[in-house]
Amino acid sequence: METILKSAKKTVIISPDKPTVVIGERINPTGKKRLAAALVAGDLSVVEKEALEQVEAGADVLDVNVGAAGVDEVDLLPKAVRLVMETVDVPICIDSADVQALEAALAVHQELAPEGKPLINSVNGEEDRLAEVLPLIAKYKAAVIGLTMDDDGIPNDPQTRFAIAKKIVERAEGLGIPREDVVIDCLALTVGADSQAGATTLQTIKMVRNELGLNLTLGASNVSFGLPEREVINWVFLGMGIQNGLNCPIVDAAKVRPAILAADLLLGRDDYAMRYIKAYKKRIK
Ligand code: THG
Repeated sequence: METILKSAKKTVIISPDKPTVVIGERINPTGKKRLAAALVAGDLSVVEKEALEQVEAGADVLDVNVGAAGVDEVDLLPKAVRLVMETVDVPICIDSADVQALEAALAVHQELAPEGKPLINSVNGEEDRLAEVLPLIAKYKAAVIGLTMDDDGIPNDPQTRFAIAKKIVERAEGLGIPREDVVIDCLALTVGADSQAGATTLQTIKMVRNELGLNLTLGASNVSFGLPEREVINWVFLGMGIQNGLNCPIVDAAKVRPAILAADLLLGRDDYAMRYIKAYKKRIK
C-alpha cells in the first residue's frame, strides 16, 4: 500500500516497506503566541523560517496550518502554501478545518505543481465533513488524512475507531478515490487525562494496519500533554506506534527524528544503520 505525495520537484512514498516518513508539524500557531500574532497581521516570515529549519532537521513533508483566532484562512492558507512551495522542495500536507481554505490552497498547489499531489489534513467520519471534503480530494486527485472520530466524537475503544476508519475509506472509494490515498489518524489523546489513551491508539493502529492495510499518521505529541519530560513519552510512544504500523507521524522533526530513525533501525528498515548514522553526523556538525 503506497501513498505517493508529490511537490513540483520531489516524490515521497509512504509505505509499510519503507522508512518512516516525517511530517513536520511546526507551521502551526497552536501554542505559539508570536506566530499567531504574526499570522493575524499577515506576516508569513516565520512560515518561511520554519519551512527551511524543518527540512534541515530532516522533515520529509511539511504540514501547513495557519488556523488561529482572527486569521482569515481562506486568504492566508493559500499564501502560506505558496510560500512554503517556493521555499522548499518537499511535498506538503494542507491542514485546515475550513473547507473553503482547503480548496483555495489546493488551487494554488495545482498552479505551482500541476503534476503534484498534496496530503489534505483532514476528513473524519462526520457526515457533513465527508460530504464536503471527499469531493475536493477526488477533484484534485489529492491524498487525505482520515481522523477516527465522527458525529459522536472520539470513541474510547479501538473497535469503534476502526469502524470509522473503514467507513471513511469506503466512502472515499465510492467517489473514485483509491484506498491508498487515504491515510488514517487513530488520534492520540493525552495519557495525563486518561491512562488508557495511549494503549487505545496503539491498538487501533494495529487493527487498521492488519485489517485494512492502510498507511497511518498521528499527531503524536498530544499524547504527553501536561506531563513532565514530554520528550521521553513522545519517543517511546513513537517507537511503539511505528512497530504497530504508524508510518508518517506529524511531529517536530528536530525533537523526535532521532527516535524515529532508531525505531526504523530496530525494526530492520535501515541497512547498515546508514540513515541513523548519517543523521547523527549531520546533527553533531
Ligand atoms: N492529527 C492530524 N493533524 C494535526 C494533529 C493531529 N495537526 C495539528 C496537530 N495535531 C499537530 N501539530 C502540532 C503543532 C504544534 C503543537 C502540537 C501539534 C504544539 N506546539 C507547541 C506547544 O503546544 O507548546 C508550541 C511550542 C513550540 O514552540 O515548540 O504543541 O493530531 N491529522
